[in-house]
Amino acid sequence: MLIRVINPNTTRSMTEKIGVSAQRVAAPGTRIVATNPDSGPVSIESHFDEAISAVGVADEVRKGELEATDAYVIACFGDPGLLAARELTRAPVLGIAEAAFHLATMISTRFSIVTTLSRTGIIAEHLLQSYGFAHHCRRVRAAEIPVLDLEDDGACALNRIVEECLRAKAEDNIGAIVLGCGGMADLADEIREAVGLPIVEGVTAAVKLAETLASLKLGTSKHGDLAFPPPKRFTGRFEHLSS
Ligand code: 5HY
Repeated sequence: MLIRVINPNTTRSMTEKIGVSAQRVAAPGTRIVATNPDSGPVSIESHFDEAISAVGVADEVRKGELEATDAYVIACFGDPGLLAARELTRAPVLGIAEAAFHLATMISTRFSIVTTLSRTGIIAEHLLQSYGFAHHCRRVRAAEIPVLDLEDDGACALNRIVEECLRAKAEDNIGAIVLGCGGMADLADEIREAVGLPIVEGVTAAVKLAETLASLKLGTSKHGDLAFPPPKRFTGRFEHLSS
C-alpha cells in the first residue's frame, strides 16, 4: 500500500520528521511517501497561509495520482484543501484534525486540543463544528509557540506544550488531549509520558485510518459533491490546471 503524506507547508525538515513518524506506525507493506509543495508558506499560522497551502495540497494530490497512490494524508491541523483534494481522487484522503477527532472520541467522552498559536485556534474550532465534534471538545488551548519553533531544539517548544497539556489535565475535566499541529508528530510519546493522559497525534492517527479505509476498499465517493471537478479552462498562473 502506498500512502502519500502531504505536509502543506514547505519546510522540508518538518516533512521528513512527519514522514518518519508516519512510517514508524505504518503496517508492514505500507510505504509512506512524505512530500510538501514546492511553493507556499514555510509554516501555516493564518487563514491566508491556509488558503495558499490548499493549492499546494491539490498539486501534490495530482502528482500522487500519477503514482497509483492508495491513500492520502494532509498533515496540517487545519486540514487545508481537504474537500478539494477528495474531489481529485478515488483514494481516501484523511486530514489529521478530522482523524484525531474521530479517535479521541473513541477513547474519551471529552478532550481538549493543544495547538501552537491561539490565533489559529479558531481554525480548529471551525473544524470541530463542521465535522460535528464541537460538543466533545472542552477547550482549544495554545502553547503560544510559532510553528517553526518545533524545528528548533533550542526553542523549548516541548516544555511549553507539556505545560499547556498539564493545565488542560488539571482544569478541563477531560480524558484525552489532541495535539494540534503536524509538526508535533514526533513528540506524542514524550508528552504522553510527562502528562499521563492519552495523547492523540493526528499524523499517526490519519495513517492508521487511511490504511483501514484502503484495506476495506473504501475510497472517496465519486457520487455527489466529491465527484471529479467539471473539466474547464483555467487562466494565468493556473492555466496548467485546465482540463
Ligand atoms: C500545522 N501549521 O499543522 C499547522 C498548525 C497550526 O504549518 N502545520 C502548520 O498551528 O495551525
